Amino acid sequence: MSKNRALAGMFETIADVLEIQGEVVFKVRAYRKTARILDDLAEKIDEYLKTGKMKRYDEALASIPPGLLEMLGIPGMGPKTVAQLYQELQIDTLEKLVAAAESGKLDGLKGMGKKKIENILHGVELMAAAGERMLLGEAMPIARAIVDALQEAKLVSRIEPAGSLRRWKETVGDIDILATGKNSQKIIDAFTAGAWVGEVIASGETKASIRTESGFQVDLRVVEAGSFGSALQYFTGSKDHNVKLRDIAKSKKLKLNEYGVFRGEKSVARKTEEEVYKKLGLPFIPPPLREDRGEIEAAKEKKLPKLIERSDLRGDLHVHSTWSDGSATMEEVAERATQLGYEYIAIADHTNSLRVFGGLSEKEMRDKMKEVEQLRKKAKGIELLCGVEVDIKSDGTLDYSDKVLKDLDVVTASIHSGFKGDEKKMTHRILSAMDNPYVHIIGHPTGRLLNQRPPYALDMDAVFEKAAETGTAMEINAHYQRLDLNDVHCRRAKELGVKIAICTDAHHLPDLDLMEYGIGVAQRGWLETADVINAWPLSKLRSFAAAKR
Ligand code: DGT
Ligand code: CA
Ligand code: CA
Ligand code: ZN
Repeated sequence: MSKNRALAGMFETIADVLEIQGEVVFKVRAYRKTARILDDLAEKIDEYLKTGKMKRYDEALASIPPGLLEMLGIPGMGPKTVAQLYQELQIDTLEKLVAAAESGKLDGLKGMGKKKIENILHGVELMAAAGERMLLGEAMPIARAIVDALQEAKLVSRIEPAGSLRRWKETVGDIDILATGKNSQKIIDAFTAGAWVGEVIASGETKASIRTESGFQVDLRVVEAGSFGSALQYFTGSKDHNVKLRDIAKSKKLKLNEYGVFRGEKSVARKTEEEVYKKLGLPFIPPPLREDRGEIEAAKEKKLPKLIERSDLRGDLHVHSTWSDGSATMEEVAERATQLGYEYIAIADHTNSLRVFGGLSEKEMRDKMKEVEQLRKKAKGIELLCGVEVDIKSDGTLDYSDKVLKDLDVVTASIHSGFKGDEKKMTHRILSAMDNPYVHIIGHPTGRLLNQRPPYALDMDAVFEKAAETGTAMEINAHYQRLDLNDVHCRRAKELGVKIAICTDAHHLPDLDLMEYGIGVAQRGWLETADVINAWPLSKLRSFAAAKR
């Protein structure tokens, strides 16, 4: 007999005894009612334990639209509200709920104030975001705001983002920040009271976690100044990289953890990351390489790549202007590019098929080329190039005739529609575009949008082989929603002798600064200056383009 059954029997007996003793009716009834409920539950629990199923549960689920339970999952949404929305407005899915809220249908419902509707919409957003990793380009500004604020408050002597963000991974599970300073409690207090806090998840003496209004988790750890290096090394990860390092430490009769490198009880390195790596017999390994993808072996053999850096780039080859769907004029783009220290800039607008995005006809492109000519005379300190982002059509032909393409300085060809084609078709489209002697770069080669649209089906090795053979570069689109090619592709492309162009695809002036995310991908892909055509002087870039013709 189950415990519930036994309990039910005991309550029943109590009720009997009380009744015999003439106790007030409501007390007796309470015991009998509890006994009945326990008995009923016991049956269901027994059923579940024996069969792994519960008929009553299945019946309950089958008796309402499944969307209602999903709606119940929205923070702050209770069964009463769900029932009300269902009965009065037949809302039985999250989609219908959002549509109703946005079209004002919820206004005026009993108990549905403006604030409550806002909370519901925000809750749905949080639900959608849960389980999704946040984009690096969204996380980075938050991390920087926190770091800056704690620095400005003069509470920290050192503060650094760690984790996947420091490794420039394209998406991050959470933001990890490491700090050190005189008063750790004050640092924790400032962190948990900052403008970035939506909700404090946990707060201790040396560690705190918060969630931002937008649903991002941020972990802050305060460590001893003396072991900042080993803590930074540990919390930068990746886990796989660290596991390998600990093996190396063991083989040297050392111990490695977040507090330092130890020989017995004695710490032999902890202040800087460089020291930590050195004690393990290794040169410093840059964070973007720390994924256990061969970097430790390469470090041992002194064969680490000399990674390309932001300051190595001499220009951006994919920037839109008011000639198509950009918001800045060519003159403004050129000015900003000069401020960024570039030697050249290619303004690449859309073509015919992308009429909705201001795509230019061949005739209009000729007019644009004339304007570039004029601006060239005025522009000081920067070489203005006339580019194009020519659309690759469904059959793999290009949106412009060779007659126009051959007169442009930089031609980037990209796919903007028909993403659902099979691998054979999509690969054929890209390969055909590369066969054109005037195409220098394939733009956003896989078409993915992080957390929104998967890459289209491509035989990447076939693409890279063709790129190497024809002397066509592949773009790393630096926009943080794309990061296309990705790190793994870059590494493979390099192996196959393919050159890369790192470009922002900027549609607004501030987007020109997104270059750092493209550099992050390039570094994670082990790229060096020699691999990246826009890190080359213009003369070399021009010969690369000319070689194809
Ligand atoms: P994420 O947040 O999923 O994008 O990835 P990470 O790499 O930032 O991972 P996270 O936030 O769980 O931890 C940050 C770093 O701390 C991680 O890269 C390595 C280190 N770490 C955390 N937990 C462990 C662990 O259990 N073992 C080892 N070896 N390292 C750990
Ligand atoms: Ca993390
Ligand atoms: Ca973390
Ligand atoms: Zn594009």
